[in-house]
Amino acid sequence: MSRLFLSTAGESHGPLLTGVLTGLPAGLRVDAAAVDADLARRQHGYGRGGRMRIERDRARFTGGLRGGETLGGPVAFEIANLDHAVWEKVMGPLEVDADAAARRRLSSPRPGHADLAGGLKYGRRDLRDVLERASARETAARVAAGALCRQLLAAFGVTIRSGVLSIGAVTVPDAGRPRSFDDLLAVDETSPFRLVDRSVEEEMKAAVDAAARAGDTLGGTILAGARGVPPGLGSHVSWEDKLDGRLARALMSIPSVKAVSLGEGVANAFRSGSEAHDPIAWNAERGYHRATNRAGGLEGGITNGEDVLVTIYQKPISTLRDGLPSVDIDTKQPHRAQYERSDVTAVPACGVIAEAMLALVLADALLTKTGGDSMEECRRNLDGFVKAQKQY
Ligand code: EPS
Repeated sequence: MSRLFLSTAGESHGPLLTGVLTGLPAGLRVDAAAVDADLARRQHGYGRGGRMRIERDRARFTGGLRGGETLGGPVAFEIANLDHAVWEKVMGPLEVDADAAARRRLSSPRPGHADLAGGLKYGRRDLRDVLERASARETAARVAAGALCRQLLAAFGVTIRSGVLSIGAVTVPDAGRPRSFDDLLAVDETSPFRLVDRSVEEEMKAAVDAAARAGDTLGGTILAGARGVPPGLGSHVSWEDKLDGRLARALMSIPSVKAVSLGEGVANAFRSGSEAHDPIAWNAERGYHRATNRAGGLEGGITNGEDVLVTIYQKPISTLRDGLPSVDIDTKQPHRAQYERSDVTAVPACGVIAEAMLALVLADALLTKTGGDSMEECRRNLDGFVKAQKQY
């Protein structure tokens, strides 16, 4: 990131999550109810476990705002972990009860989880010390920060959405058809699957129920996108400024996301050049534009004014009721991986997290382009840039 920086702290069953977002300009009106609405969207979704019935995620702002407006300093917030009430003896930041902690100790790591790799790296003999921070609970703080970035982007005409394309083997009909931002506008946010096409909802519910009965888990694929992104964000001049790389990094950092495809990136690898690109056109009304958007709104690491579209691929959650083959780190003997309460699938929630990461990266790119300490200054600079582009 160049201009915005997000720090998060907190363990899954610790007292709370903390977020600090640095780099927002002064004068952004913050809609706290909209932040909480995004937090609620992340908690929602078919296939979540018992934890989501305990938590009521809300952001409590503690710095950087006055009277509902940003002041230009770091924006700090916290989100309570209501479940901490029953974990206090195990997860107290300064004191734990040795017996209670021993009962919740994790010594048989889960394949696919950070447990073993993190234990080896940090030298912790209770793998809970790793899993608590590796938990996807941390993404609640990202969603709150992403909601602020989404509000900044909205002030400049940018909209961000997401929708589920598949869970397990159940995919929306016509899965090979390139999807557009319009498909995302059709997503029903009240549906627990948040699908781009609700016709497979019953089939998907049956698949999640079957996985739950079998003690298994499911991954899936999600389309996320942004409309109204001005051309010229990102840069081709240095590898670290290329916005496609920044987006991929941010999206891949979501727990369980293992692949990211920009536009028709995966399909294009199997096509010839004549079928893979988006011919350029110009008219007085739209300026430069494309009839297709196979590139997903970015060329050379720079936005081209078309919708930004990314597909992300989430692996199945690595906590299975009948633990996968593993080893006990005390005895070094074969031992099934320990079971921790978890979700059957979190694909619908992953879409909400993807929106947050997209918002964070795009807001950073926008502010990097405009500079500016106040919203007015950012707007002035963006208007000048857009005007210059219209004359190009
Ligand atoms: C998670 C396991 C579950 C999830 C959790 C992520 O929590 P618990 O172990 O308390 O049942 O519900 O996700 C969240 C708490 C959240 O807010 O998304 C894990 O192991 O990653």
